[in-house]
Amino acid sequence: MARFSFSGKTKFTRIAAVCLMLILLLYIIATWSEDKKRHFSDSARNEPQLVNDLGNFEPRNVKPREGPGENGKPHILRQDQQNDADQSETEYGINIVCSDEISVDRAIPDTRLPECKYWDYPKDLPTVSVIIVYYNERWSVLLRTVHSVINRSPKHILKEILLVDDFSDKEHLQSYLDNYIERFHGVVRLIRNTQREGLIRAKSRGAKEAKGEVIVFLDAHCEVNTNWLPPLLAPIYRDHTVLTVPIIDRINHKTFEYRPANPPHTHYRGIFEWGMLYKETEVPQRELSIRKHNSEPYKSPTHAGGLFAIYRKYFLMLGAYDTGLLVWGGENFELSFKVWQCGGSIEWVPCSRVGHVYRRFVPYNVGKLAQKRKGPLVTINYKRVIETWFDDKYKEYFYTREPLARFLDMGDISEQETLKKRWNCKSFEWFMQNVAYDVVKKFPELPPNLHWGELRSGAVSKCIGTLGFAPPSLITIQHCHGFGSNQLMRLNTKGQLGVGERCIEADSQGIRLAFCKLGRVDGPWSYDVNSSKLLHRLRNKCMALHTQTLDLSLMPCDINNTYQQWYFKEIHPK
Ligand code: UD2
Ligand code: MN
Repeated sequence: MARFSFSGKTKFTRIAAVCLMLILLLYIIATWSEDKKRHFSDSARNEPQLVNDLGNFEPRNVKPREGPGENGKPHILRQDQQNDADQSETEYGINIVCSDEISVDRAIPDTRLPECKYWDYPKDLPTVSVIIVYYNERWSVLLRTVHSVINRSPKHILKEILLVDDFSDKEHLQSYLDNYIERFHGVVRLIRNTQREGLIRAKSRGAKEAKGEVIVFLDAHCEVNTNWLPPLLAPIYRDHTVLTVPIIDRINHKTFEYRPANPPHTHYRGIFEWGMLYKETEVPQRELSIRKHNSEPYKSPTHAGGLFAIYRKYFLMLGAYDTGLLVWGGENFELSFKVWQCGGSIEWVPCSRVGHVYRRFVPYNVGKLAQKRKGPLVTINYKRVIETWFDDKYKEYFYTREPLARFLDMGDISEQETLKKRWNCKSFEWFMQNVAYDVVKKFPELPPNLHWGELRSGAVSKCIGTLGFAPPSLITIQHCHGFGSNQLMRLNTKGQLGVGERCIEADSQGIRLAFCKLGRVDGPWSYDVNSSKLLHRLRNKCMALHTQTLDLSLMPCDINNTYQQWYFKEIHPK
């Protein structure tokens, strides 16, 4: 069990004095042995050395380092590098030119709450396999992930870093990588998929092949922070059914600046809206107040998916990830619901922090992995998850928010259902009442749709849509593409007109895409099937198309005007 050993000011002064003396001593030793100190290479292309003092949990007192991106500072490229940088960003969603110039061993700022330094963790924590799955990841980004784990994990806990190559075809990830990892003397192990499996199956494979007692998953573009591992393991040491999640810091995809996503003292946790988009929200007081110290772990309904730790046998006992989930998305919910409903729990750990590069877009193709399924893969995954874990009442909210999902082929979920029975798992209602009780405050239960589908004009053969822009933006009239997504409109029984997770509102300027008001599911719209008019009740005007410009706005309702006629046309997955 983790013990907090910081009591009162006098003790603090004494500790501070001892620390100061230690720092001075270390500084002398450090400058004296400068030539031996080749822990850190100056650029990603240099020969990195194995760091040998892994047993030291807390930050080593190294001299402030200089060099591109050191200490997590943004690395700004020269003007003449800009073209190459832009090109790499278009290709990979990450500025690779920038990454390549930053040391794979760079220092990053310690973003933890200061309090975190005073925790004393058990000495006999379970051993760990850090599993990193990747597909065509760039060299310096992948290697910086590996090096950060080597540099900042206690040696006696880190059994291995298990790299799972999801059938990459980039040259640098073949024998060159095999040779490179030899320098880690077996600590880094590499297995390769013989066909592309997608990240979900690649992770399950990693779990099966791992040798550590606990498995920790990381994306292949991360940097772990000071002493990240022991706090993540302590709750699992206490109870093998806890899944722990580090706090994710942000690494900028353009400059590689390392920054905390939120101030360290405010805590967030993972929830979801009814279309199964992952959301983070401030932790309810009820949860925070159970703890004595602000740096202690707290419970969370779910997690983002990429970075977490779980007892390996427990993960396998829960059947790893549902093998019917394809490529990307939804597996974080599957595992979270499974853990909570079948007797485990999820804790987020403020003293464990890991940086992640959020890319601008998903840089890989998933087409071939779709197994000839119709419709968006992620929605198919969500459907499997909600059909397995939701009660009927809650399933309806998902289908209201994602009407096309009803028609998607999710495959066979009988194995999931068997598992749910075997472990005597609790209902979703129980989960919503006891764990995810903050969800409905933000995203109330959805009233059914009165109408949904493409919203076609009666005057021209076109549909209204968002063109994928984020709010606030204008709604426009476009060619009907028939895929739904940004043209799939829903009018519910309470007058809210929605598209995806957003709402459609109107003002004197036009018809707009807006953020729906949190906690509200009502709106000003009503649709009259006989006249095909879409009425804004508050302004007492109708949605209209300009006869020349085809701009959308509210106009005084005119019963005979075809430019004010609208038809909801239900669509099916293509
Ligand atoms: C998030 C998660 C990610 C996963 C995903 C939903 C975080 C920080 N990341 O998206 O781990 O849960 O949501 O499924 O929470 N990869 C493969 N094979 C593929 C595609 C990707 O191995 O076919 C690798 C990829 O190289 C990377 C990892 O899987 O290391 C995660 O992929 P991502 O970074 O594209 O996912 P991300 O961060 O958008
Ligand atoms: Mn990622």
